[in-house]
Amino acid sequence: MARLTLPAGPHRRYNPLRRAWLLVSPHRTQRPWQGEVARTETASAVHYDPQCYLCPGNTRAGGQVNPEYQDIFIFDNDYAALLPNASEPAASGTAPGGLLRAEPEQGICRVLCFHPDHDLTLARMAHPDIVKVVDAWASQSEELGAREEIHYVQIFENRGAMMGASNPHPHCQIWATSHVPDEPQAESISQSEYLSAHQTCMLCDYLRTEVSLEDRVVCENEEFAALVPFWAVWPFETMILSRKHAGSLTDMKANQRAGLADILKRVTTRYDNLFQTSFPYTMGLHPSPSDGQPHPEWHFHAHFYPPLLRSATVRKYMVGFELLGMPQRDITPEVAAERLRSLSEVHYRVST
Ligand code: H2U
Ligand code: ZN
Repeated sequence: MARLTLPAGPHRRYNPLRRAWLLVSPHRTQRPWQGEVARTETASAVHYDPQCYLCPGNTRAGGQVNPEYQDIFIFDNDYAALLPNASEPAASGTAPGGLLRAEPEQGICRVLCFHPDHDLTLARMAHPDIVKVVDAWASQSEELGAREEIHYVQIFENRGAMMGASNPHPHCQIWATSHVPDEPQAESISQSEYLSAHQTCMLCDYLRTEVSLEDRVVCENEEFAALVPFWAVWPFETMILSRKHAGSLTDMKANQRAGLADILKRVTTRYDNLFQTSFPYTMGLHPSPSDGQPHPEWHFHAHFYPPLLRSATVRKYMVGFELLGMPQRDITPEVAAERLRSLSEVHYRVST
């Protein structure tokens, strides 16, 4: 495939998955920084925290006691953002022009603890233990997605205080909703239209392009590839794509799930090694909607959105022009990928 010649100066890049543009300003990384310097997170090394509401045997907010779990542990969120039964009807009356719209949303919110050890993270968990997490994601997606009232199962991990995680204990959240949320809805529409226009899958084509060009690929195994998308907004944003076309984890065989566990460990280890810190991020899976419709267009993938820019303490802010105009980045996705690619896959806390 012919190399793409990218402008060295300010330019726009298109995100076909979200149908959005991104401003790239590669010349801007040298500007002085006198803003906030965030605190470096110190390694906790506490394997059991009596104050942690996720550690085995501890009592949660609602008074329930966690079991002495040995691997994963799943419970209904005690502060669920959505409730299983839609109790009220849609907003009544009509506003001029249909400007004021409200409708009920029902859903199920759960918390999934990855491991009983309070100090672990995906990066430092053993591969077989991450496979158990991936298998739990698959069975949760299957169980919740099979419910008639559930149209999307969103699994995500907020990692680190910088991303608003309430607790360092390794865990993720599951929000299953009666509507397909905006992000997967937009991705579904663009993938559908691409499939209709080209008779091929958008992300199969995209992955093939990136793997042949190599510039933005971070690491690969037989089943998955991790890359900094051409249109990445966050400095070290990555996307994990399954090599085989599959809509969701429930369509994947054991070797594919093991491949996902492997690539998650490798990507998060590289992240931690970048600034020798427990790298904060929001990570989320994007499976096909479970709305009872066929989704041949949908290609399973995961997004990592990490905020750090230049060190363990200097983060990127989405403010100003980003909020009012469009997202903008300084270091190019190619430079970010090169930096992540050059890092070891042995975790710095293991190697020292
Ligand atoms: P975050 O770290 O991503 O905020 O996830 C933790 C979730 O745990 C959060 O959604 C829930 C919060 O509502 N939680 C409980 O369900 N029970 C508790 O005792 C405390 C926190
Ligand atoms: Zn804990």
